[in-house]
Amino acid sequence: MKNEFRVKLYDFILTALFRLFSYRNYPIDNPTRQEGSGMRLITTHRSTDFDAFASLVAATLIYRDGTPLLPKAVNPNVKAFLSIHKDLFEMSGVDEIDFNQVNQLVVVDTNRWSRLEKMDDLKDRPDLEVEVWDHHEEKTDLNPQWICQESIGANITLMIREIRRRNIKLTPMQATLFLIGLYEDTGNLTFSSTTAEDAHAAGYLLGNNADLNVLNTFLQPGYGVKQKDILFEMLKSQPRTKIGNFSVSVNIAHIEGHINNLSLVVHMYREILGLDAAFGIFVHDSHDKCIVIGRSAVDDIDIGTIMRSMGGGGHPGAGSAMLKSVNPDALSDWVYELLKGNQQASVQVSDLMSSPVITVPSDTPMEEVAAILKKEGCTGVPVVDNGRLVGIISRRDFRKVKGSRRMKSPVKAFMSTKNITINPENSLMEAARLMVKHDIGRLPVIQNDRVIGIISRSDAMLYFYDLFPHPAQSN
Ligand SMILES: [Mn+2]
Repeated sequence: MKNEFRVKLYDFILTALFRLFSYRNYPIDNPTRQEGSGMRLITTHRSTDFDAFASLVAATLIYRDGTPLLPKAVNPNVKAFLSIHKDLFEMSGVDEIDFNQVNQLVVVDTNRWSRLEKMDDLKDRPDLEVEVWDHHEEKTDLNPQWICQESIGANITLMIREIRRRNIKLTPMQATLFLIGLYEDTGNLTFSSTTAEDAHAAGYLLGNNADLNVLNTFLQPGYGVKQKDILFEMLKSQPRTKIGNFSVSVNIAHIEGHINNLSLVVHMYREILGLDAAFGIFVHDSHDKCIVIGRSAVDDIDIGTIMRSMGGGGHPGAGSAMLKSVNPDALSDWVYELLKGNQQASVQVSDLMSSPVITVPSDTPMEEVAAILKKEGCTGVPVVDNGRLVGIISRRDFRKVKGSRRMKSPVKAFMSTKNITINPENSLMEAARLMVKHDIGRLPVIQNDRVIGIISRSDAMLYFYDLFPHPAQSN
């Protein structure tokens, strides 16, 4: 007993000493660091995946004075994530950086010059201080002053260690992004490179409200033999109906035991048959239960609404419900009934837009626009002359204003005149698609040639996170 206590005590002291030792190694505690001179740039590898992007965002929390530089070449699923979350994770592009100013470089999730984008300017600078956070094993050629390099499942795990040590609070969106990175690099904690610390970090992020629905939207789930067998079984019979203008299919399949990623099976079934919406009713005979999974590619069929009617949940494009002791054929009929009755239920732009909308005339000086943005706490406003939309001005456009004298120039010199707009009766998916396609943060809502509201990326995001009251839930 006494011995056990002694072992524990030693363990405690050793851990404490080790921690103390590691603290001293953290560059940010280094007192010799000069404040206020030069610029600290944070970047990561090209073909940026979620682990790299998450690490970049995490680094901005650790190095508050750092400027994050996101490579132009990012993976498609990261791009999709960014299109919805852009306002929350503001990144600089390579054209916005004055490389002459940079004297400190922080590199995350890689340790090779060849994997960085457009860093040739910095490569041979003798006075450059480099710090590296990386989980790859190869030897670095960045010649860093400080490096945290460990073989661990995901690089974000290393950064979470430091975030926890500093007691930095995470928002649900940050926790979600970090968990996506962690899961992507560890194959949902199944790759052999995964460590206990990766799993602990995942638990920590879930404890900080990481949203698994959002995560599933952006992660590429696995497709294996079991999933393939079910898909092939479903493809043997292809019940197909027209409801309104839409082709839909509700397919009943019997399964045994627990099978992951059935939603992916339904997704592929819909894609292969070119359906507007597809439903799989998966019957667990041994458990006397059915799982209904739906996928829709059109705005007018809102899967979330249909699933909520059946006691489940979801988003406009995807959702599921689990029902006990039901006849699968009756369930299939019910889905068809819901499909017929629910086509108008999807959320419209008018449900979520901000209104009335603040606008400015095109001859408004930029300094006045800046004051309005600050006062109203918005990131952009439409520019309107005689009731007609002529452009849109956003905070980002202020980067084009060089010198304080130009703040007296009219807004029309800096506004964007792309004028992509949307109608109030359009769906939110349509709005999100337009914002992604044109890389814009807000859409003026137009009715009878007048601006009647504005819908922003953050409005769309609230909706995708299910934080907004859903009209269909009230009945
Ligand atoms: Mn990685």
